[in-house]
Amino acid sequence: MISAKFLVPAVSCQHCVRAVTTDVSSLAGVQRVEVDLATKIVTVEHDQDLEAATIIAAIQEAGYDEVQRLEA
Ligand SMILES: [Cu+2]
Repeated sequence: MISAKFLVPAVSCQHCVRAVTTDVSSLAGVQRVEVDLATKIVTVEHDQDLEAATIIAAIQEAGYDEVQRLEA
Protein backbone atom coordinates (compact mmCIF):
# COMPACT_ATOMS: atom_id res chain seq x y z
CA MET A 1 0.00 0.00 0.00
CA ILE A 2 1.26 3.45 -0.99
CA SER A 3 0.27 6.75 0.54
CA ALA A 4 0.40 9.58 -1.99
CA LYS A 5 -0.31 13.27 -1.42
CA PHE A 6 -1.63 15.82 -3.90
CA LEU A 7 -2.12 19.53 -3.50
CA VAL A 8 -5.42 20.69 -5.02
CA PRO A 9 -5.58 24.47 -4.46
CA ALA A 10 -9.16 24.93 -5.67
CA VAL A 11 -10.68 22.68 -3.00
CA SER A 12 -12.66 25.15 -0.92
CA CYS A 13 -15.70 23.57 0.71
CA GLN A 14 -17.38 20.32 1.70
CA HIS A 15 -18.81 19.98 -1.80
CA CYS A 16 -15.27 19.90 -3.18
CA VAL A 17 -14.24 17.40 -0.53
CA ARG A 18 -17.12 15.09 -1.52
CA ALA A 19 -16.53 15.48 -5.26
CA VAL A 20 -12.83 14.64 -5.03
CA THR A 21 -13.39 11.84 -2.53
CA THR A 22 -16.10 10.24 -4.67
CA ASP A 23 -14.13 10.35 -7.93
CA VAL A 24 -10.84 9.14 -6.49
CA SER A 25 -12.55 6.44 -4.41
CA SER A 26 -14.09 5.01 -7.58
CA LEU A 27 -10.63 4.08 -8.94
CA ALA A 28 -9.65 0.43 -8.67
CA GLY A 29 -6.98 -0.10 -6.02
CA VAL A 30 -7.83 2.90 -3.86
CA GLN A 31 -8.07 2.00 -0.20
CA ARG A 32 -8.70 5.36 1.42
CA VAL A 33 -9.09 9.02 0.43
CA GLU A 34 -8.72 11.91 2.82
CA VAL A 35 -9.17 15.54 1.83
CA ASP A 36 -7.88 18.18 4.22
CA LEU A 37 -9.85 21.35 3.59
CA ALA A 38 -7.44 23.55 5.54
CA THR A 39 -4.27 22.49 3.70
CA LYS A 40 -5.99 21.48 0.42
CA ILE A 41 -4.03 18.26 0.49
CA VAL A 42 -5.58 15.06 -0.77
CA THR A 43 -4.07 11.91 0.72
CA VAL A 44 -4.71 8.66 -1.14
CA GLU A 45 -3.80 5.21 0.10
CA HIS A 46 -3.64 2.86 -2.83
CA ASP A 47 -2.16 -0.30 -4.32
CA GLN A 48 1.28 -0.26 -5.94
CA ASP A 49 -0.06 -0.71 -9.45
CA LEU A 50 -2.27 2.38 -9.46
CA GLU A 51 -0.30 5.24 -11.01
CA ALA A 52 -0.25 8.80 -9.71
CA ALA A 53 -1.22 10.04 -13.16
CA THR A 54 -4.47 8.09 -12.92
CA ILE A 55 -5.29 9.67 -9.57
CA ILE A 56 -4.47 13.13 -10.91
CA ALA A 57 -6.76 12.51 -13.89
CA ALA A 58 -9.60 11.51 -11.55
CA ILE A 59 -9.17 14.71 -9.52
CA GLN A 60 -9.19 16.73 -12.73
CA GLU A 61 -12.32 14.92 -13.87
CA ALA A 62 -13.97 16.02 -10.64
CA GLY A 63 -13.40 19.58 -11.87
CA TYR A 64 -10.08 20.56 -10.32
CA ASP A 65 -7.59 21.22 -13.10
CA GLU A 66 -4.65 22.23 -10.94
CA VAL A 67 -3.21 19.22 -9.16
CA GLN A 68 0.31 19.05 -7.83
CA ARG A 69 1.84 15.82 -6.62
CA LEU A 70 3.66 16.21 -3.32
CA GLU A 71 6.63 14.14 -2.27
CA ALA A 72 5.72 11.79 0.56
CU1 LIG B 1 -16.29 23.54 -2.95
